[in-house]
Amino acid sequence: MIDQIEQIRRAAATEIEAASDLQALDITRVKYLARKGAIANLFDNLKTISATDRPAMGKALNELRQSVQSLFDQKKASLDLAAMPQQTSYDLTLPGRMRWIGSKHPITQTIDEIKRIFIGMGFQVATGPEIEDDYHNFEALNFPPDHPARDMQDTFFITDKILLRTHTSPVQIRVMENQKPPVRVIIPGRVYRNEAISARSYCLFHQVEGLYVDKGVTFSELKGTLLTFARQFYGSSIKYRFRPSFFPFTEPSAEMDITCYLCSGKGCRVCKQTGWLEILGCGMVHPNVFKNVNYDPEEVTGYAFGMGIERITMLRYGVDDIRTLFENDTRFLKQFR
Ligand code: 2U9
Repeated sequence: MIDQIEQIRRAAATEIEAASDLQALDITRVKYLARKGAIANLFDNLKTISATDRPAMGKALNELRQSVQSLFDQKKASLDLAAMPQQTSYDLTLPGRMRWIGSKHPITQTIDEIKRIFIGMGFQVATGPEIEDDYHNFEALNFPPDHPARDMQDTFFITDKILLRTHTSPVQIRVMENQKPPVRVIIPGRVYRNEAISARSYCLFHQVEGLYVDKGVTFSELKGTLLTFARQFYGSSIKYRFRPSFFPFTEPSAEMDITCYLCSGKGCRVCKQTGWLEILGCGMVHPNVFKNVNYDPEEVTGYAFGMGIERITMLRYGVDDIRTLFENDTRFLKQFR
């Protein structure tokens, strides 16, 4: 019987190895491993063997069955793999897929750059609520009760006294309410105004405002700080001028112009042939504002400034319609990567 076992082992190994497809392999299964196959046959013959030899023969037969089964399984796995449809195999020579790279919105890029410059001059960044009360948005900032900005035409009111902030200035009020001088902060954020929507104006936009309060802060320091900012942001060769202006919350007040960096001051469509671009408003904090936050205007002085981010961004990137900055059309946005 040992001879028979060896013979079957060799024959089965040769035939399984030679099977060129699954059909041919199945023939070997039927021949050797099936219920009426050659190995099962040998198991039947065990009955004819003496009781002393039977355990050893049984063991040898079990080993035979296991080894043939294992050869069969390996061959089947390799034929299955070869029979798999083409598209599930991998072409390792193909180039990798490009990753989609996102980008910061141009408004965020402008705000980040402004923040970087003022942080470099010792300012801290503060934020506050976009839904405000009338007191922090108007009254504390010295707006007279009949000021046109308080009109429904200009401000989005939620209730009589609650509104969407029209500037980030209420945040400075909140900072001063909670902190003693010195205060040196910039406030970037969204503001809302009830304006007719056009290529030039939108119902929401962004501002960065700044405030510095301490003993002995002067208008010259305001000019020096804003000039340092403008030279870093717009380039060191710009010329500048301050024009007198008016805001309820600053006295004196001014607007800062720089030479148009598109035409170097010669006059073009962007600067409306003036050679100048208005970039921000500023002034010394009004004494009434200090009184409202319990600062003593005899003891401290301060300067403040504010700039509209959409305008700056449009000038910087040559965007001619403010609405494109709010549509989130990726064809527009991916130009700013
Ligand atoms: C406090 C005191 C004073 C903030 C200031 C301006 C001048 C200004 C405009 C620029 C373009 C608004 O976005 S814009 O339309 N802002 O001209 N803002 S001074 O003055 C403050 C703020 C807070 C407590």
